[in-house]
Formats: sequence, C-alpha cells, structure tokens
Amino acid sequence: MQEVRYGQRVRQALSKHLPVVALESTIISHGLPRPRNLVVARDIEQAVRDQGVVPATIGVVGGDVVVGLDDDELTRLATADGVAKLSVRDLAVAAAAGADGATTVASTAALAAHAGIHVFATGGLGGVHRGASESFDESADLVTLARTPVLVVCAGVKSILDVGATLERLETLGVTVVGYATKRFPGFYLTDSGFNVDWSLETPEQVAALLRARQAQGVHPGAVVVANPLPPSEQLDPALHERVLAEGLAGLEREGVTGKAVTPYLLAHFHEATAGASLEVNIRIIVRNATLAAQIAAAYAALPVAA
Ligand code: PSU
Ligand code: MN
Repeated sequence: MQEVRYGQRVRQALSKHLPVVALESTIISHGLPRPRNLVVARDIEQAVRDQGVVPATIGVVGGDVVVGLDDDELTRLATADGVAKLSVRDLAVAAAAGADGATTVASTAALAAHAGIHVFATGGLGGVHRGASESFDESADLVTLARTPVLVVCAGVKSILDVGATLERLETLGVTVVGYATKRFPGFYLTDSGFNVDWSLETPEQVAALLRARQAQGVHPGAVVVANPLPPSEQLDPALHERVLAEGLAGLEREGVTGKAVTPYLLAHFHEATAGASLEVNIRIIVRNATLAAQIAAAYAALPVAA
C-alpha cells in the first residue's frame, strides 16, 4: 500500500514547477452514463493539454490513491463495477480495503492541495440540498473547501441544490467566491442561478493574481471558487430544467434515495428525462471549466517566483 502514487507526467511537471490541473473522477464513475463517460474523461484531459498544461485526474485504484491516472486506470474507473464514491473520510478505508474508488470535489481538492496542485476543474460543486433543514444533507465539498487551499473552477453549484443556502454556507465557511466575467452566480445547467456574487474577475491573469496575493498574504486557509457560467445559448432550457427537476425531486422521495446516492440519482434522472440534452450541457460545462482552469494554471506558473 502506498501513500499517494503519482502519474509519471504529473510527477515530472510538479518537480519542474510546470502547470498542472487536477480533475475529479466522481464525474466519470457516477456523474456520467457509460460508455460516454470514458470518452468525456479523455476529452477533459485533452482540453487541459490543449492549453499546454498537464492534467492530473485523481482516483483510487486497488486502494492506491493516484494523482494522475494513466489511461488504463482511467478506463478501469470508468467501466468497472463497484467503483465507490469516495469523500475525504473514505480515502483511508478504501486503501485498507484495497478498493477502487472515484474522488469527489472534496477528496480531489484535498488530494490536489496535498500534492501541491493549485488549480482544479469540475462541473458543479456539491452543496446544501433542498430540504436540508430536515435531512441535514449538505455536501462535504463545502466544509472541505473551507480548509483546503486550492482554486476550483466550476459552473457554480449544481442546480439540483438549494443555491441560496449553499452561498450562505460558503460565506460562513470563508470560501472565496468569484464570478468569471460575471456578477451573477451561475446555476450549473443554467447560466444564471438568480443570485449575485460580490466579485468578478475577467481574465486568467487576474485570477492568477488573486492566487498569488492569497499566497503572499498567508491569511486565508480555504479554497477559491471561480464560477464560470455557460453562455446563455448553451444552457439547458430553463422551463425544461424546472419541470425535470421537480420530477427528479419527487422521485427521490418516492424511491427513498438518500445520502451519497442523491446527486448521482438526480444527474441520471436529468440525463434520461431530457433525452440526453442535459448530458451534452454537462459535458460542455466540464470541458469549458477544464480549459479555463488550464489557462489560470498557466498564467499562475508564468508569474515571477514570489520573493
Ligand atoms: N459535477 C458534475 N458531476 C458530478 C459531480 C460534480 O458535473 O457528478 C460530483 C462531484 O464529485 C461532487 C459530487 O463532489 O458530485 C457531490 O456529491 P454529494 O452531493 O453527494 O456530496
Ligand atoms: Mn449528501
């Protein structure tokens, strides 16, 4: 059993201080349907490489935490049965059990920071679920981001959540939230969640300057969320979204879905009930975020080394 195993290219890049972008594997194993998931997993990595940056998809293979899965390992997490969904609390158990597992935003962020990777791309963050005042269902993504120094590019939080409550929790937890070229918080499948953000930055260089200032100040221990909205022409039809979401939430109740199965259930429901339209939107979100994350990582690596 090894502590953390690095892909060869990732190890080389980190040792030379070349830009690296971390990518999560829960999207692949639990967020997207097969067989498209493997194609998309490769496309996300390619989007990062297209910017001259090294992708590091993170996951657990046979109990080993791997930062920078190779193509065989990526294939295994995309196609094997029984790949667990691993949050931070599950990583050591998976190692002891020799299990295969996909890492969520929480565990990917924690492992990226541990590996010295500053920038991470995902689709939409987890957050406070609707009805959380009864169910207490709040993603571990939030509390992990509060204590993890990493920059996450996302399209806001998943629109299946209580977005207002999630923004309140991000504020309480001290997570920095910045809109990318917008002061409206994006709503994952939707361009605009209906909520404002306080700050907007316009370029990868500006975001890199934020990262550098944060490091130079040495005061803030948590994550920076860069919320990158889809252009309105690429979002899911808002009326369709509302209808399908209502059905999905009713389905959760009817089928008694709880815990970590909630998010995969709702995403799969969207993909089915929109006849694949939400899947195409989800893929666009992830690829766009990977591209922006790579641009930010490259801009950050190009800054002069701090004194
Ligand atoms: N973004 C996507 N698809 C996903 C997820 C994010 O476009 O499947 C995953 C992330 O891994 C995130 C998880 O951490 O959903 C949230 O799950 P939960 O609500 O159980 O914490
Ligand atoms: Mn949950």
